[in-house]
Amino acid sequence: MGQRGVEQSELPPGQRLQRGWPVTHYGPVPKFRPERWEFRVFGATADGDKHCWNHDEFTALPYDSVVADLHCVTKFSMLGAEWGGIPARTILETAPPSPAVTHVMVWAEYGFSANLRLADFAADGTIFATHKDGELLTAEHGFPLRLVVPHLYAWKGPKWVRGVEYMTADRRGFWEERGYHNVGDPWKEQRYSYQEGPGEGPEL
Ligand SMILES: Nc1nc2c(c(=O)[nH]1)N[C@H]1C(S)=C(S)[C@@H](COP(=O)(O)O)O[C@H]1N2
Ligand SMILES: [Mo]
Repeated sequence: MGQRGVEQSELPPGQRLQRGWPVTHYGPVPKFRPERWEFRVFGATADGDKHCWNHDEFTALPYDSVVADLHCVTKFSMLGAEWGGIPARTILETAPPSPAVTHVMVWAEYGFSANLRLADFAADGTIFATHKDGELLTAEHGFPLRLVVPHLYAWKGPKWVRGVEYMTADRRGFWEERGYHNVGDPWKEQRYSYQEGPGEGPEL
């Protein structure tokens, strides 16, 4: 068990173990400009306001860590990484959603996005990571900030994340609009949108 109890040292069905840590993403690696960076929480917040942090403010939020695996839908998995950063739950507590919120859209540089059910975002292991295994993330792995959602496929965790939109209905993110499963549970092999059952995603 990891610090927050989410370590899974087992491979989900159809996955194989990857040694080393490959880089997988769509598009170029963005350049980090600290003076322009801000983290925004917007949409259906409890107080109706937008909440913003600059880089110093965001990284001053209480630090925690999670030992968790990363499962890429292209079938490789990396097991047992320690992710350090700010738990998603801290964001929910600091900038609470309105009671009507059911889903979130996590936004990253260049308009990349991933949608999550509120419960998946609020889960114990979900963390905005600044570090992996005690070291700052490298640019290609998401520096200065990436989301890690240990219990879902890795595309649900945007690298270079810049904010969260609270939503009162579900909407598909970048890969979810492009044929990937709306929920993305690797233990159920929810890889593609054609596998979605009733209630698992908005109409295609
Ligand atoms: N911004 C952004 N984040 C992203 C992606 C992407 O295309 N853009 N790809 C996702 C996918 S499919 C995977 S498998 C992981 C890979 O993370 P890694 O390159 O650190 O191994 O990043 C995820 N986060
Ligand atoms: Mo992936």
